[in-house]
Amino acid sequence: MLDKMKIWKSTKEPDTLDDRIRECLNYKIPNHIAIIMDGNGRWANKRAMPRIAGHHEGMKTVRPITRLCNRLGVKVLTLYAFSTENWIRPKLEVEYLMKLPEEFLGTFLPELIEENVQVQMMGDRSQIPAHTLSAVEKAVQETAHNDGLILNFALNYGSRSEIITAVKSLADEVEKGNLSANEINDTIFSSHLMTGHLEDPDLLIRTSGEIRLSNFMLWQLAYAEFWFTDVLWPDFSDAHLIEAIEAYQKRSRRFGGLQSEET
Ligand code: V0D
Repeated sequence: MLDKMKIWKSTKEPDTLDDRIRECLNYKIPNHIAIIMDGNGRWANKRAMPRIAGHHEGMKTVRPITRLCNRLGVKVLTLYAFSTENWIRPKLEVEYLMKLPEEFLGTFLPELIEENVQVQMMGDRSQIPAHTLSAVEKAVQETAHNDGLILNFALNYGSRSEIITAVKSLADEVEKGNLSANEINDTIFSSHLMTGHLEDPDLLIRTSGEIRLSNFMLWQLAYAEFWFTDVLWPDFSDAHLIEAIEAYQKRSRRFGGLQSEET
């Protein structure tokens, strides 16, 4: 009877989260995962709590997701923390949000350093409050030599403005005679974006049921797999990330032509 149980178990899908993580590691892990961390305000509303309580809870979710990505061997995790469109939110909410990087890093930076994580930031630095920017820059400097997971925060980031900036800098190079307009191609264009040093995301995750990009990495997501879930970001757990990666691994990726990626 016990033997039968064992045989039955071994032929079933892996069941515990740890089993699923190990199973996942037999297939292609996305090199770069990008996440739109949506639903923090809604999480708070549902509990009759202020929106900032949802943002705080959402901040706490970043930690286990970063840890799991590192364990899986993901190379880059890009998190959309604050968009260029978020400034129109109530002043107090924006002020609270701008304190979250300091709180997050004050709590977790020692662990991130311990785990060999490299913190990076992309976005327009010019409008970010000095106290926020200096906390982020300090973390960037202190982890610059780490060669584990790159934890890339999109902060005051907007994709169209990133693209316009790239176009202007290319036009500048052409004007100076360093480049001919004719030479411009995908590779050269990509190198002028804020992600010039990173590979494009393989997997985009957006939580909280919205099915849109909201001006996030429009160029870089050209070939990514998209995973949308109704789960609110503060509720997003390791099991949800594994579910997204399992779905990614099941899809055959075709780059719009004959060239296909192996699993
Ligand atoms: C609020 C859910 C971590 C999204 C996550 C300034 C909305 C929690 C950071 C963070 C935010 C940013 C940079 C850094 C370290 C941590 C963060 C903001 C919002 C906006 F170097 N969470 N987080 N930044 N939220």
